Amino acid sequence: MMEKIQTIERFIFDQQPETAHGEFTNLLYDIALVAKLIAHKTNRAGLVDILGRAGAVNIQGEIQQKLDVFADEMIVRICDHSGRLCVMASEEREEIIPIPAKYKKGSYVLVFDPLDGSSNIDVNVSIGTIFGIYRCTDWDLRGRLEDVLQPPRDLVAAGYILFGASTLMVYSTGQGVHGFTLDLELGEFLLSHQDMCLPEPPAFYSTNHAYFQRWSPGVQNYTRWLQGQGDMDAPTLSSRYIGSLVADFHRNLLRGGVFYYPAEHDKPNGKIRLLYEAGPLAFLIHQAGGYASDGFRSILDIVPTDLHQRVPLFIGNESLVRKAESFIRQD
Ligand code: P6P
Repeated sequence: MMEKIQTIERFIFDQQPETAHGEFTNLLYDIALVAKLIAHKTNRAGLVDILGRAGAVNIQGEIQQKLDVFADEMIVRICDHSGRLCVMASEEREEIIPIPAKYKKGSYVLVFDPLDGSSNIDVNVSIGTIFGIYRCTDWDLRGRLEDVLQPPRDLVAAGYILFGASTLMVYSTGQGVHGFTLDLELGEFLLSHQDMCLPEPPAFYSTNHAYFQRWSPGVQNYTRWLQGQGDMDAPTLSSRYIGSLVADFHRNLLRGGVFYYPAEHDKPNGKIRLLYEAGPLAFLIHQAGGYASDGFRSILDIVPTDLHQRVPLFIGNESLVRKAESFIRQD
């Protein structure tokens, strides 16, 4: 039971450094507002004609779900004129999203996946928004691609919003990971998970076993190890995979575990996006005492070269992720 009732706005304000002048703090407020708006629409997804297909095909070549479109547009419409940002980038848009010249430019960059796991919308499985915040690399110029293509280690904040049985907003500004649950009656996010840390020993491993034959021998041997086969130091884990990255990540953050979406024979970079999925989650897991890797090196150190580049992802308890790297080195 949390002993104090604290809104996310109060918590953000209390965490800001003395020297802050509010721009960054207000950007986090904006994201909390976005979360409430998307939650409102998502919670009613089954009640209004917002399910089904929007018809448009997004950069990912997938059929865009209407909630995808709504979430993407909400984030842009709330953040593009607030004066906090110099540029944005979204999974749903091929190019960077400049701040219109009529609006004041800010000092930060927002990258986001507006609604990850959208294929789960129509079957009422939890879905999520993932975001990351960088500083603009050149304070004088309006936002450019160079401002977006920064390594995740340079993030100043990252987080996600989980739309499930309840709506949670989890974020870090480099001072630990904290979770807030939306009280629908108050319309407020209240502190519910302070200083989230990966527990030991881990409880789960999360991957799509249907792709086992597509993986390298090292990843196949790693999977066998996770299942308790082989040497004595194998962990005792249960398998959980819901096919929605934010939901799988959040459960593993609370209970301990590893999520992996490895490279495949015909998909050498796997499926997960570096800029607005793996990068922000790697920042968070690092803050929670864990580690994220592409199988060879820390996700935090990978410099993006393309907005939508994919990366193999192993993320969770450091001992489990390092073990994946050791199996892959044997390939
Ligand atoms: P698969 C959803 O489309 C997503 O990007 C992630 O949320 C999820 O972890 C993954 O794809 C599921 O992919 O190939 O196992 O269905």
